[in-house]
Amino acid sequence: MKRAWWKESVVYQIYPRSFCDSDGDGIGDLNGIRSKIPYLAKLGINVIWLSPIYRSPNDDNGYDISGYYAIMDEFGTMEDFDALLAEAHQAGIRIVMDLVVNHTSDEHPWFVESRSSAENDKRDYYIWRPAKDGGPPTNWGSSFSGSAWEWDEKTGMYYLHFFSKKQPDLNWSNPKVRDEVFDMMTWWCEKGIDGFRMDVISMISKPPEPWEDSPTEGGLYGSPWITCNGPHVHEYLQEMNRRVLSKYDLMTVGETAGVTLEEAKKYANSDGSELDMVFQFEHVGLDGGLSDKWVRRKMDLRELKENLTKWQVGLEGVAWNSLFFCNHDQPRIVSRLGDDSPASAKCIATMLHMMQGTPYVYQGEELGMTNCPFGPIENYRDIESINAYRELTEAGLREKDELLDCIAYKSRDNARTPMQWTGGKNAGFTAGTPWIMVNPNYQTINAKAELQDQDSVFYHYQKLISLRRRSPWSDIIVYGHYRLLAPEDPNVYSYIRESDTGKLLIVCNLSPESVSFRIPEDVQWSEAVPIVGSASLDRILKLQPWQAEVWSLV
Ligand code: TEU
Repeated sequence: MKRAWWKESVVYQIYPRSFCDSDGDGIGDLNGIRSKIPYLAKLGINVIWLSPIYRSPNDDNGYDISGYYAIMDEFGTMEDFDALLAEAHQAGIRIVMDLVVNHTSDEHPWFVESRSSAENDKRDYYIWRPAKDGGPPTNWGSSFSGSAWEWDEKTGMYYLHFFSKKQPDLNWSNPKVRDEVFDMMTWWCEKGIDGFRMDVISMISKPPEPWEDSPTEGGLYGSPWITCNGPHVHEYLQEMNRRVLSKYDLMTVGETAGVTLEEAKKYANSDGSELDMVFQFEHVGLDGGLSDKWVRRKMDLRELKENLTKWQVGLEGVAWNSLFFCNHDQPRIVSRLGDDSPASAKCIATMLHMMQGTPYVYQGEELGMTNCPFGPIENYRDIESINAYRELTEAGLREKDELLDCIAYKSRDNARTPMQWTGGKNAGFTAGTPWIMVNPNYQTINAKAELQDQDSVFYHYQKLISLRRRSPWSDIIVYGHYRLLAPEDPNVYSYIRESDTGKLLIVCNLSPESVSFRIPEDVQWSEAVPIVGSASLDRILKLQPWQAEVWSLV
C-alpha cells in the first residue's frame, strides 16, 4: 500500500466562529486560533482543517462565500491568516482549507452580475430556468427547507439553490466557472496551504436534463440529494486534479453526501487521479440520515459495526478511509453513542482511532464536550434547524414539542457552542457576549481542568494520537489489515489490526453495563501486552461500562 503523510496524520477540525475570540466581539477569529497552536501541538495533531474563513454574510456561517480572496471581517485580515499559517507550520502543523464551490453567496460579485440581466456574461455561472406551469421548474427541496428554486423578479426566472436561497448553486458545466475555481485554488496553494476539504463536492454535477420531480418521501418537496454523484462529477475532479491538485503536495478530502462504497472507490481511488479520501455519512445516518434527519432513533451497535466494517474492508488497498463521528454538522458523539460520561468519550475514541484511515478530531471532542440543552427554538442559531422547525410545524407535519426534542438531539448547533477553555466566564471563549450560548457544563468540561488531570479525555486522545503517529505500533495502526471479531455482540466492538510488523487486538465495551467478552480461540493470547487500558489476560474478559482495551499480540 502506497505510503503518504496524510495517511499517517491526525486532523483537527476548527470551526473558527466558536473556537477562540481574541478581540472580544463574541466571535472566534484567526488570532484566537493562533494563540491555541501550542495547545494543539500538545494534543499531538499535525493537520488543522479550517472551516471557511473567507468573506461571507454568514447566512450559513461562512459556507456562503462572497469573496474567495479575502478573509471574513469578523475573523481578521489576510495578514492574520499569513501569521497563523506561518506559526502552524513552525509547530509542524499543516493547514487544510474548506473549499466551498458547489455554490457561492448571493452577495458574491459573480451572482450580482449574473442576476442583473439575462444577457450578462456571467449569467451562466449559475443555474437559471423559466417557470413551469406558473411555478418552480421542479419540486426539488432545499437542504435548508423550502423549494430549491428561488424566483428572481428582475429577469423573471428561477435560480437553483440546494442550500439556502442566499447560496445559489454554481454551474460547473460552464468551463469559465471551472477556470475561476481552479485559479482561486491555485492562488491559495501558492500561499502555501496544505490541502482542501471540499464542501458537498459530490453535488457539483447536476442531474441530466430534462429535469423531473423527485420523490417527496413524505415531505413537502423532492429530495435535494438526487443531485449527488452526478454524471460529470468525476470528470470535473479529474480536471481539478490535473490543473491544480497534482501540482502541489496536498491532502484532499471530499465531503461526499450520498456517497456509496462503489462511488467512494472512484472519488478516493489510490491512483491519485481525483481526491485522497472522502467523508461518507452512512454510519452517522444510522439514527436518522439525510432525508429523515429529525428523528431520535438509537444507533444500533451491530449496525454500526457492520457499516464501519464494510468501509474498512471495502476500501482497503483500493482507496482511503476518513475516520470521524464529529464535525460542525453533527451532534456530539458522546451524547449520541455514549452517555455523556468521560469514560464513554474515551471508549468511542479508542474504537475509532485504532481503525485504518485518517482520523478527524472535531474541536472539543478531545475534551468530551457534549450536546447542549438549548431549550426553546429561539436559542438556536443554525439556519437548518430554525427553518426545519418553522416549515414542519407550520405545515402541520410535526408537533412542536416532539420536533424540538429531535432538534435538541440532532441540531448542528450542538457542535457549534463555544469551545470550553476554562471554567471561567463564557468558558474562556470570549470576553464579550458569545454569538451562541455556552454549554452550561463548561465548569466541569474544559481544557484547563483536563490539562491538569492525567486521566482526562484530553490525555486519552493525546495517547491515541501518539500511538498512531509515533509508537512501535504506528505502522500497524495506519497500514494494518482490519478484521472484525464477534459481529453479533450487541455491546462489544472488537477487531484485529495486523501487518507484517505485528498484531493488535481492540476490545471496546460500548455500553453502560458491565459485560463479559470471550476472546476468540483463534486469537493467540498468552504473550499479549496491554497498550491501552489494563484488563486481566483471562480469555474471558470482565469489562466495566465503557471499558476499552488495546493489546499488542506479538
Ligand atoms: O454540509 C452538507 C450537508 O449535507 C449538510 O447539510 C449536512 O450533511 C447536514 O447538515 C447533516 O444533517 C456542508 C457543510 O458541512 C455544511 O456546514 C453547509 O451548511 C453545507 O454544506 C452547505 O455549504
